[in-house]
Amino acid sequence: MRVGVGTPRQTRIPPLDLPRYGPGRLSGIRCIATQLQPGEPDTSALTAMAVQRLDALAVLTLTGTGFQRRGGGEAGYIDRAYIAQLEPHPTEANWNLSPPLTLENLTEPDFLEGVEALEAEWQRYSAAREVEIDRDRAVIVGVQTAEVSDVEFQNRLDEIARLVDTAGGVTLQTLSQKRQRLHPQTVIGAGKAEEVALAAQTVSANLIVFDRDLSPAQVRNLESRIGVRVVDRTEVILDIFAQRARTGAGKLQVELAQLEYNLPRLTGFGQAMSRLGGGIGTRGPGETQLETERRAVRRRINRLQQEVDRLQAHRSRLRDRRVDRDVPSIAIVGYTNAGKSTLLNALTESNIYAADQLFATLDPTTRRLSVLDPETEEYRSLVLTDTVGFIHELPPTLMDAFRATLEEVTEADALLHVVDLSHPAWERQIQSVTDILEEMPIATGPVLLAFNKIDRADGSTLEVARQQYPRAAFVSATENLGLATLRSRLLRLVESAIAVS
Ligand SMILES: Nc1nc2c(ncn2[C@@H]2O[C@H](COP(=O)(O)OP(=O)(O)OP(=O)(O)O)[C@@H](O)[C@H]2O)c(=O)[nH]1
Ligand SMILES: [Mg+2]
Repeated sequence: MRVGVGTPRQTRIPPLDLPRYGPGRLSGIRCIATQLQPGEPDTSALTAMAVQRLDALAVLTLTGTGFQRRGGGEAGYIDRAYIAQLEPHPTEANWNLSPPLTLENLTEPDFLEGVEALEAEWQRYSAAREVEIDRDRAVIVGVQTAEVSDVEFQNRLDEIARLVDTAGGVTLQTLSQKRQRLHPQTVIGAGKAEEVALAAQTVSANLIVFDRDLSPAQVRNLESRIGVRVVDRTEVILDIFAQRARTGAGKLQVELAQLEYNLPRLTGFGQAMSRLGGGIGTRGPGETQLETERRAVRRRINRLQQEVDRLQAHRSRLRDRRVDRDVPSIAIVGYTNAGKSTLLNALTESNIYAADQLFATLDPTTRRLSVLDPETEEYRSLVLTDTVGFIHELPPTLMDAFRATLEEVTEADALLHVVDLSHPAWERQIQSVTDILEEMPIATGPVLLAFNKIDRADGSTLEVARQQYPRAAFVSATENLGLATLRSRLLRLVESAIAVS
């Protein structure tokens, strides 16, 4: 069907152009390659064989002295042949290589039978892996560009692994690459893409997760090279939000964010990927249906936008009623998993959901807090609102869709910014939260920084934070440390806010 001249990588067929491709399937192609050197086949040929899932690769090597060339001088002749095939249990090795064969040996075995047996074995193996791990089996790919330090890169990889786990997947392997700049078409280089494809085969992964955002075209190019579904960071975050959304408002905002994310990605390409075994997000319309589909999505987005507007108006009426009663409000903000909900529970003796998960909270919850004012010896009321956590590079579609929720933050009289001091990247997290607050359309009130989880932070970190942020509060929500001080600091915070406004 094809003659290729070049290196194994140059001549290989991308997975999605193969006649047969899918979990547990061989491609239906047998390849004969010549290698103009003696010795065993080059690994690049074997890698290409494995990535293309060839039925078999026969490598003919030229050696020795055989016959005379017409113009004189000796020429090599086909001396040894090798047969390489996929290893059906790829955790042990990706391929099996025969001992050197003569050309007579090479034609002896019954190929069809051997290939069928191999495919059956391979299929059994991938089916077994699916049963063994009944969650998405992910390979994480990280790309470290020049401006990202090693420590920060590691933090990003840890965070994406955490996100995959929260979304319900298992990370089977992590691969990374350092690059001066991203490859415009595929982010990673061609060699790395091959390595990812091979790794995906080895661990029997059904999902490749990138630690960054990808353009729709990059996703397409990567999928066609790797042959496994590729998702970017935003898609993982959206997936978590979709799983977490409980209330009508939450579901509405998540659906809007997902549609806005998907609109530019509606290309009909899903059909090609659905050959890889189907599943959620893999089915797509054909090109002809595409325009109709796009129009329908745009209509739905418009409708959801209107509903979010209504939600925004409703929330604002609720807040107005509260303002009438002259109760100052504080919104709790911070990086996801900082302990915002736990702190609100501890301060107000409530019982809202808090867990060691990213984005445990999606919908805002408001609780009243009474604080004894030491000067007047009177109780004063405040309302505290806990809301969705932030993350580094919060996807813009989410920012837009969650405007009704985020407005709780901009409309509050003051903010309590909670930081997890036991997290190695706490400084970076403060920066991310500050960046997001700055992007908000309306300026926020005064901010009190509260370092949480001081029971778990080490002494030197605590020292650094105290020096750098002398005006911050230091608390532990679970161990009840510093909460009395925090309560009176909150009172003073809203007093200053109201004095200003
Ligand atoms: N050791 C320790 N753990 C804490 C403290 N405060 C909260 N945690 C734990 O941190 C985890 C996250 O707490 P949450 O209150 O859900 O965090 P959150 O900021 O609301 O997170 P999201 O809603 O997911 O954005 C939970 O497992 C808490 O038990 C603390 O002071 N010390
Ligand atoms: Mg929470």
